[in-house]
Amino acid sequence: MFKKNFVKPIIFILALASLLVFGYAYSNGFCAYGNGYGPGMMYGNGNGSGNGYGPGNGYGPGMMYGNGNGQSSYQTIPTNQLKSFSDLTGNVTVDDKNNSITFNDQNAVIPIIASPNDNAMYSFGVGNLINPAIIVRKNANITLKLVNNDDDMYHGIIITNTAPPYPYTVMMNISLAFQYSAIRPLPYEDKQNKLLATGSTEFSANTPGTYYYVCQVPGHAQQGMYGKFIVLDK
Ligand SMILES: [Cu+2]
Repeated sequence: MFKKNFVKPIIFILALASLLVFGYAYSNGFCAYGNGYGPGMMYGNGNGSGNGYGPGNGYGPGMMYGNGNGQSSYQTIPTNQLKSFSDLTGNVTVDDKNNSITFNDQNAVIPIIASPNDNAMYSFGVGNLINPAIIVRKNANITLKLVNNDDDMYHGIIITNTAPPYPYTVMMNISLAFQYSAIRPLPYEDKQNKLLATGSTEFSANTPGTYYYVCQVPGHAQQGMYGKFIVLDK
């Protein structure tokens, strides 16, 4: 009760701020806990419509914008820096045949392109692969970076325990795999200024297993915007 009451005004302010800044009040949330309504459930298109609230009591920073680190805005890069942003670095093994990429480093930087090209609008690109299985070491410190290369759709990313298939409203039906393992949906390309929106988050891949990275924008995971995220047991 206390937390619910405490959070609601914050949510309202955040929603207003989102509307002002982005024209788009969006918080991807995780409904693994309790009931009531909270920030994790707000979604709209800047016109006050949208599904508003649902299950999930909305406490904890992870409920606000999905990545839990207080990120409420995004960065941009010039569109012509897409390649340098998304180049793989460090000790990385690309397996084209199995469509998988293994990040062998203890400190792994994973750059992901949402909507890497026109033939893969509802996809993630990593290296030259589409929706590859991303494999990391147990307890690796992960820096997940996302850039939205689409020219007319928002995209974000969540790493979840929940396996496909995903329903339209994916954010109401999946749980977060690791603390901070999400990046809120990023705006599409600013064509006039030739800018792409980027976001990043850091988390520890501390529990071995098979997880999934999915786009939390309604309908996108349903259309195939997801891939496996595997944490090895050593
Ligand atoms: Cu998407």
